Amino acid sequence: MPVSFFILVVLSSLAFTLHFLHIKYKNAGDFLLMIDKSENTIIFTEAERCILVGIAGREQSRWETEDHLDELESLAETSGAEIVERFIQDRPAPDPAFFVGRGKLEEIAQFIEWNNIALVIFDDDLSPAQIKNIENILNTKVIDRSALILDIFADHARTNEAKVQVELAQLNYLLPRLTRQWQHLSRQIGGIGTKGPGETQLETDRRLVRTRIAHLKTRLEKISRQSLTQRQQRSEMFRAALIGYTNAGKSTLMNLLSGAEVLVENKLFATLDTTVRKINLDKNTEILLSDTVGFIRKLPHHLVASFRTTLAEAAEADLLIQVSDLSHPHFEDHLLIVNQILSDLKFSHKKRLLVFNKLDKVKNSGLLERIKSDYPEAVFISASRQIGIPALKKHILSFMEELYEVDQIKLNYLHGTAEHLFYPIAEILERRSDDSYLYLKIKYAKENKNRIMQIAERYK
Ligand SMILES: Nc1nc2c(ncn2[C@@H]2O[C@H](COP(=O)(O)OP(=O)(O)OP(=O)(O)O)[C@@H](O)[C@H]2O)c(=O)[nH]1
Ligand SMILES: [Mg+2]
Repeated sequence: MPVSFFILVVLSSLAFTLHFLHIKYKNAGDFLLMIDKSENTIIFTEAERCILVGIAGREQSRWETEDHLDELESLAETSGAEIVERFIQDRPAPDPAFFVGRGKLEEIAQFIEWNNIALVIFDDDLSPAQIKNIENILNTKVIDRSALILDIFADHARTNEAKVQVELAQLNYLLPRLTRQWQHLSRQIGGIGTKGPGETQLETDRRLVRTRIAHLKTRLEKISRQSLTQRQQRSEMFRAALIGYTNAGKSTLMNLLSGAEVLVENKLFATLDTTVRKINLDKNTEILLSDTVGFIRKLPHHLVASFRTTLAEAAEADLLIQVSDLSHPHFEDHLLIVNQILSDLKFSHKKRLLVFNKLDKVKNSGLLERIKSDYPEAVFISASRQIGIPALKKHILSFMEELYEVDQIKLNYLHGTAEHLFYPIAEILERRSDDSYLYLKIKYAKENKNRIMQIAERYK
């Protein structure tokens, strides 16, 4: 047997073993085996073993808490954690010091000790004092849903804009939580001159964070001025924005309609940046469509505030296309949450088209009939199977027709030419003239009607 063949066999069996190990450990969830090709080294990275905690009580039934923990589990998995167990306590209200009862916490502490748990995630926001108290008893890292979402956003941020927005939200979240445990901060960031005379360490840390926040805000203002200029350059076109709960299929629809290549993943918060593309609704009608960050229950308000630059495209859109995952057992909850966030963002007054996606996944025809009669104005589609797309385009076209008017205008040449006055506010569809008159067929947004009529009257 030639030596080279022997080496080949050894190498391929080694590759197979490594591959097998990878699958095995991935499934076991103990740790991931990663082979860094560039360095030819093998790195073992432990997936953090974690537990989830929620409460059920007067405000929230047990099954609602279970649903919220299901979603928290998807978030934790997106962030690379391995969920080992969940704990739910029935109690009328959270405990002010420990969120759950002292006894429950002792039970959790016992579980942590026996099961090698590295992280505990609470479904509700914890106060800085609660985090400190709980960490003291559990002796492990404790975070809440907001911190987890911020972590995912930080991980998925690709562009400068998204990175600045996430860091700003993270620091705003951190500021009230700065306690003595953050004493290392000034040593890391600062140096000579960062510590004022007589200041405590904590005050110095807070000052450093505030300075960084101010710096990020200035950068964000600059970015948002740049994107405003970009938006103004294309402001004459009709603009629609895809919005909705995370994982509803917004990017899939965007890609289908525009041929864009926005990342589509069965992951929460796959998209953080805004993409804008031209799409054709029919032979003569081209509009701008944008795809952007998704929403979720208990979205940290710092995050909503920071993401205003990214959401500006939706803020200025003529139409919001709200995509909802029809196959999700709680899609109606999602509709409510999206409504709430839109109202927080002051988007409630905007025209909205409700689109139910993933029609292909709904097998229960009775349920589908019920939803169709509950939401007669909605459009039902499947973005991945390309079902219902012509009907969706027709709906968008009819929204445009509602916003615009077409009129015949007759201008007298006696007063000189006035046609140019229409250019900034109307589209000239047809133009014809005789010795005394210019006849125009124009299309304009209804909000410009008064101005159009004024010009027509003055030059008639
Ligand atoms: N069965 C089915 N799956 C779909 C459909 N549309 C999208 N998906 C899947 O749903 C998952 C999420 O799709 P995305 O397009 O990334 O969803 P998104 O709303 O952009 O999500 P975020 O960017 O995370 O807010 C992906 O796995 C898609 O393949 C559909 O019509 N039917
Ligand atoms: Mg997306």
